[in-house]
Amino acid sequence: SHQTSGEPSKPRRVMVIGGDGYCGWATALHLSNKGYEVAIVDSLIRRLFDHQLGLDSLTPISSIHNRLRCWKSLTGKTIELYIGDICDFEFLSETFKSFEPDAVVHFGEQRSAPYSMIDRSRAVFTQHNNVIGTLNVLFAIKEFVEQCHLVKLGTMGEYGTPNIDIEEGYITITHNGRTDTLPYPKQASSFYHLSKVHDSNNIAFTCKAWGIRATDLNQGVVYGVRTDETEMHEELCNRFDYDGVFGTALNRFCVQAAVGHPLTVYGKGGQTRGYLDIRDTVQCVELAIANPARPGEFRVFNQFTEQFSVNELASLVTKAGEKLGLDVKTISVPNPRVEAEEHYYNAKHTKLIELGLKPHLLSDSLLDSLLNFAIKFKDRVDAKQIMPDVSWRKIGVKPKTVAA
Ligand code: NAD
Ligand code: USQ
Repeated sequence: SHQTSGEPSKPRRVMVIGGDGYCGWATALHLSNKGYEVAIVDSLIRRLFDHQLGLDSLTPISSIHNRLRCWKSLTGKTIELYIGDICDFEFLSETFKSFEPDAVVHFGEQRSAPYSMIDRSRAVFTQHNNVIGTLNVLFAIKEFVEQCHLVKLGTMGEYGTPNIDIEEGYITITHNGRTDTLPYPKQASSFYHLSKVHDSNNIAFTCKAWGIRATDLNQGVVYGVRTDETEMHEELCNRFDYDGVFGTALNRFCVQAAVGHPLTVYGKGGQTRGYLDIRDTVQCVELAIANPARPGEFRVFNQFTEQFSVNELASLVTKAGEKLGLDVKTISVPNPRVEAEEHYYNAKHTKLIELGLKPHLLSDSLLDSLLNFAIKFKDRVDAKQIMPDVSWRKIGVKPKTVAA
């Protein structure tokens, strides 16, 4: 029924790689709810990292099998499941031949910067897992479904913090009297963020060489947890990371406020990034799928809705906490990372808005509900996991909370 050449009809079949993770789970349910045929591909390695490092999601999460059974019984919709590692090309080939996707959304990577900076073996794992996994996806598209649109999760961190405005993927430069539009310079600052740069280069090359159609979503830091679909039943609840390895800035601050831990601002706190609500992650991915890149096009969107410095986030959480009667303190933690702590930051993010994104901006009511969410689960918090323990400068010196 779906075509193998020429302009495909409206995309219907979407493979969600990494569909058991934070962004992927929310997205898989959202697309299934919107009428797409969805298959999740995941090695479940993220659950293994948590076991190995002694970490756990703030929220209890059901097994992927129970999650999908619950979804089926609530909605009647089936999400297919392929458990395996996309670095295993034989496995990946079978999933492509069996599912025949019109679009592949690729979330399936090791995504923590601190994890990639623990030691040599985690640095190598991260780049191998991410770069080879993405290469395999590109080869699978070329060999089995060449019209399939790749929607790849990249990161705003690919650009670093240059002292000029950040454009969406490309910049037009005039040099010695000649002008060209070139890939925007990349200055990533962890082995994880660098893996995304390597991915982007490989994808751009295969778009040119083989005519792959691809969208690189340079996503900012995601916050929040509830989406329309995960809210439908407690067995569909998403994961929520708050620890020093996988937890991200605003989500961590909400959990810290809930348990009376001072907010952990690293260094001077002027680090500014793009942020977005997880409800906008799922919306952006849906928009990218519904409006595919052309064959051979390497399209880049900056996927975030607002910029904040770490200090601004801390002060927003402090104010929201006070309204709920929490006494929220902030401490300055010696920065475990090597990054600019006071810098210019102004990144474009218009392309997804042009496609119809209706952003959920960070509001008092969202902060309120995130804080209440964290309070609801606060007995599950392991305070030992909160302080950061992985140093960029001392990579390989075993952190206290991380077993070998
Ligand atoms: P996550 O760790 O919650 O989920 C990633 C999923 O991918 C996990 O379920 C894991 O088991 C799976 N996976 C990893 N390697 C795999 C492999 N080789 N084969 C099959 N499955 C594999 O991460 P997340 O927060 O949902 O992030 C998803 C994607 O979005 C990542 O690419 C990440 O870089 C990107 N991203 C996340 C954020 C954020 O704030 N969470 C921000 C920007 C970009
Ligand atoms: N930070 C603090 N205190 C904390 C946690 C973080 O000050 O307790 C600071 C960090 O030093 C950094 C900023 O907040 O300057 C963001 O850190 P983060 O851990 O929230 O996010 P990051 O490491 O950049 O990684 C996350 C996701 C990653 C994604 C990235 C998007 O884990 O997968 O690629 O956000 S971006 O930041 O745009 O590159």
